[in-house]
This record gives sequence, C-alpha cells and structure tokens, in this order.
Amino acid sequence: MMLRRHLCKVLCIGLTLVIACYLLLASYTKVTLQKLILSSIQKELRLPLSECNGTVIKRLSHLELDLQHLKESVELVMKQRENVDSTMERVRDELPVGKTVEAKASETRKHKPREKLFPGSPLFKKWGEDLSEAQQRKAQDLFQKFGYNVYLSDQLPLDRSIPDTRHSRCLQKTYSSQLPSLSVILIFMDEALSIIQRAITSIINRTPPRLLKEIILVDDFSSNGELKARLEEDIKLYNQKHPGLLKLVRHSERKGLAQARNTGREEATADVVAILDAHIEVNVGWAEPILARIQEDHTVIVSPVFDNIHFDTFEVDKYALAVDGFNWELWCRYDSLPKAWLDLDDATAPVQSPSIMGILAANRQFLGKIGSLDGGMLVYGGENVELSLRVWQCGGRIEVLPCTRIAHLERHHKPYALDLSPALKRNALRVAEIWMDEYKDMVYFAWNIPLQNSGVDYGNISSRIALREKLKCKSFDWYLKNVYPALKPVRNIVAYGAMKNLLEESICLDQGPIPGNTPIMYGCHGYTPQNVYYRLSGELYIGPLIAEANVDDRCLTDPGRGEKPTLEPCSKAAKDGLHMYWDFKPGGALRNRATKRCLEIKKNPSGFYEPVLQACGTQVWTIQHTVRNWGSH
Ligand SMILES: *[C@@H]1O[C@H](CO)[C@@H](O)[C@H](O)[C@H]1NC(C)=O
Ligand SMILES: [Mn+2]
Repeated sequence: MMLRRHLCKVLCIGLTLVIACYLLLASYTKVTLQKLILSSIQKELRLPLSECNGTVIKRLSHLELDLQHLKESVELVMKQRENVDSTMERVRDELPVGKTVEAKASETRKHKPREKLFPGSPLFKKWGEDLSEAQQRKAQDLFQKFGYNVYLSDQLPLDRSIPDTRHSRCLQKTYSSQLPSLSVILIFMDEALSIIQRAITSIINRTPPRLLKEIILVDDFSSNGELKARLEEDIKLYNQKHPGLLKLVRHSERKGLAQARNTGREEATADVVAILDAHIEVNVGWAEPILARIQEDHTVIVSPVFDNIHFDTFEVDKYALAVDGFNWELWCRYDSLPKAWLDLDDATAPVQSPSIMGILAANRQFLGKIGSLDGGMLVYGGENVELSLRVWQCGGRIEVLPCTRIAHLERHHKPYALDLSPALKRNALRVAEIWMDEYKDMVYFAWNIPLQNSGVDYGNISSRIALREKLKCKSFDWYLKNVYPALKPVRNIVAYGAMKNLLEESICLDQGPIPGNTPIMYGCHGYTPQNVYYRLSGELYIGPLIAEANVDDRCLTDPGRGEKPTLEPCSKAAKDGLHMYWDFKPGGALRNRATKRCLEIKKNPSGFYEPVLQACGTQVWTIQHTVRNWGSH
C-alpha cells in the first residue's frame, strides 16, 4: 500500500494513454504512428517512483517500448492506485507540508518567469523559474549526471529541518537510558557531496551523542572527483568537532550493493548497525525505537518507514505506513498492514514484515552470524529478498518500526546503470535456488525462463547452501504459510511462455488492451502481456503472473456464444461455472472441455488475425516452455 501523490498525475496520464492505446490497438494503426506517440509520452512515464518501482519503470523504458509495455506499466500504476486510495486521503490530511507548498507556489507566481532553456526537462517542471540561462544549464547538467537536483542541494542548508512525519503517539514514547550503541553505515557510489554531507549532518543532529558510536562511509568505487580529497577534508573537519566519529572505507573496484553493505558491517564496532543509503535524511527520534527493539530481541531486523524527498524540489512527502513485500519476480512492493497489527490499535507498535526494502538496522553480531548479506548478489536488486528469506527461515524476524522515519531521496533516473534487469534476473534466480525449494519454479515462471538450461549464471551457491544447513533453516513452505500468506504460489503449471498458432508464427496470444478482457493476437515481443500459463487442471492464464493472494489471475474463457473469447478473473469464473477449462498439449488443438469449441485464429476484415472460438478444425498451438514431464515430478 503506497502513498504517492504523484500517482494521481500518473493515473491521469495513464488513463489518457490507455484510451489512446485502445484506439490504436483496435484499429492496428501503423507502427510508425505508435512509435511517434510513444516517444512523446515516454518522458511522462519516467516518473520518480520509489526505488523498487522505479526499477520497473526504468526497465520498461529501456526496452523497446511499444503499446503493450505501456499498458503494462499503466496497469501496474492503476493497481497500486487502487491500494493507495483509502490511505491517501487520510495521510494527505495529516501532512503538514501541504499548506507551505501552496503558499510557496503562489509566491513564486508573482515573479516574472524567465525563459526556459529545457522546457522538456523534469527538473524544471516545478522548480527553477528564476534561474539565469547559465544557472539553468548548470542545474540541468548536474541533474543529468546525478538523477536529482544537485544544484538545489548545494544551496540548501545541511542542517535543514524536515517535517516530523511520526504519528503523534511516537512523541510520547520514552526509552531506557541504557540503550545499546549504534554504528551508522552510509553506502554510496557517485553521490553528490552535499547529499552525503546532509545525511551525515542529519545523523549527528538527530541521534543522541551517547548512543552514536560512529558513522562509517563506504565508497563503492565512485568516480566523481569531489568524493576524493574534498570528502576527506570534510571528514577531518567533522572529526575535529566529534573525535573519531567518522570513518571512510573505499573499495578499489566496484563490488555492488551487497558487498558494500558487508564492508560497512565488518568495519563497525557498535552493538547495533544501521545500514543506510547515503541519499537520506534521518528524522527526529529515529534511532531510539531501533535500539530499544533490538535490545529487547536481538534477532529482529528493522526496516524504517520511508518518506520521499522529491528529486527536484527536495520537499519531503510523508508516506503511509506499509509492510515490505515482493512478487514472484522478486521486485519489491508495499503490502497492506496485517490485521493482527491493526487490532493492537497502537500506532507505535512494531509491524511484522515479510521483507525489507534495502535499508536496515540489526544487531551487528546477529547479522554476522546469519551470514550478513550474500556477497554473491551482484550490482543491485534481490539482495533485500535474499536477506529477508534468510532472516525468517533461519530464526530471526523482520519488523517495520512506525516511529523510525527516514526521508529517502528517490532519484529521477539512475545515471550510472544502463539496464538493471540482467542483474535483477540473475539475483532472483540465485535467491530462488538457495532459499525457495520447490517454489523456486515460480521465479522462473514469472521471469519466463526455462527451468532447465536457463542460460543464466547465478554464481556459485555452495557456500550459501552450506550456511543454510549449518543454521538449520526452515523451508520456504514454512515461510509462505507463516510469514507471507499474501504471496500466492500457483500449483500445477505444466506449460508457460509465449503461445503461437502454427498458422502464423510471428504473432502471439496476448492479453489485449487494459482495461478490457478481450485477448488478441499481436506481434511477438516477449514481455509479460504475452505470458501464458497452462495448468494441468485446465485453466489457461494470459498476462503477467499475479503474486498477490487477493488478486485474481485472468483465465481464458469461452462465453458459450459468439466468436470472441474473454478473460475472466479465475476464481470468480470458477464460482460462476464459466467455461474456463481447456484441453491442450503442445502441438495440438486448444479445446474447451465444456463447449468442445477450439480457440483458433481467423483474419478479420482488415486482414489481421484474431483469436476466435469455433468448431475444431486443424489448427494447432505451441507454447514456449514445458515443465519437466508435463508436471509429473
Ligand atoms: C564453489 O565454491 C566452493 C567453495 O565455496 C568450491 O569448493 C567449489 O569448487 C566451487 N564450485 C565451482 C563449480 O566453482
Ligand atoms: Mn536508495
């Protein structure tokens, strides 16, 4: 459940796009026209979402965009929007910054706007009206390089105040005077210096000095110059004021997020480590809840609540409390609060969470004992799910602490990474192979990767398997049932991937426009709208695999009359007794068990193939992957 104000905006854009997509798809307008429209709206799509969702959007923007992918991201946003709606209103009312923002906006309107040099740049949508041309150039340049507004960051005070986004009951909490000591670890790679300085300043100003033992900076082989001598001079200055507080460790080659976090933990000496990104500002009272909870139970891994620092204005938006989850691709996502927690009626109580987003705090020794972070996770992504499964399966627990709030800068774009999806896919398979037992197939299904000879090198996992045995960890089945019942496995999938009719092999079965429930034939592109999952029980899903237990997959259905097949929510279709069970073997017909009609393809008057239901002829279908021996293990 996410709180995103800009989701409104995305939704509006989204709806417009969906309508455009629908019209275009329906009439199969020329590909060139589609591309033209897409390139103009591509910019709109690259909106700042939280890090994990940003990755999804990012991935999409890296792919050859066509209408299908557009639909997919819009669908994603809409799904999130549904979840968010209710909390959005509530939190908006609570949010104290709303008024100031409006006041500021009307103030700036009085100034005569200068000419905009970069009218298309997201940096200048809400900011920078008074800049001279030289200043605009400089700001845009820095923005391109870093993915956020370095020009503004360099001017804002390092000790600026941010809204206290805690629930009022957090302010009444008192803590023991004998709390454990804290090492804060800041990981960075090509971050702007002022961003790191502001993170350090917020930590020094908002952590009681008696608790803060050290701040350890870990540089994962940055290339920008200001992080060399200038950062070292800075550290000297800080240490003159606070002797021995700051330490700097540099990697001599790029090692990725997981290993940078490990380096920080290994350097740390306090009882508790908080391993943070460097593009954050901690909020007031952030440390005490962490230290008190870990003192109470040293096996708890803590996730803070994130707020959003806007990449352009640096204003802070409050995000709603949610737990951290993931889907079968192992992308992170926010999930709704558990009923057991809501029943407690204590807004300050720790919330049990299936996963972490990345930033964490833990007992230093306990984190080491359970294997820190998996150094075999490369670049970025998946390392958070790996740690989460290990923590839960090996005797720890994960909690979100509502009174610990950290404002996190969400980049507009990650300037250094080209395409993260190969690393994400590889890391996901690594997690699946080490931790997910018989459920690992779900990750292969979601990514549409063959179970055998996947061609993906997830590295050597023997030491992590040995660790799992040494720690006598529980099964993934236990985790699903006891920790994350909201994640839905699908049983009896025997075939998956793109589905083609041998009559015309350049087109694939496709879920069709969203919103809408009419499958189509469309040029094969390999993305999730063309994922098909066939179950031994006869259901045939079309579209991305749904991981949420309370959201239905969509089943191919014969409505019993007319030619057009439909897609219906599977469990509703089953309850209503719709004709949703099919007989199918690769290279054979696709035949409805109830109506005995076959799904075949036929040219429409404009000369394009459409899927139709008709008396079975000779048409046959193939599907990309089958599960070992048609599912019999
Ligand atoms: C994997 O790593 C272990 C040590 O952790 C080593 O003994 C083994 O030979 C490695 N396997 C391969 C295939 O490299
Ligand atoms: Mn981050």
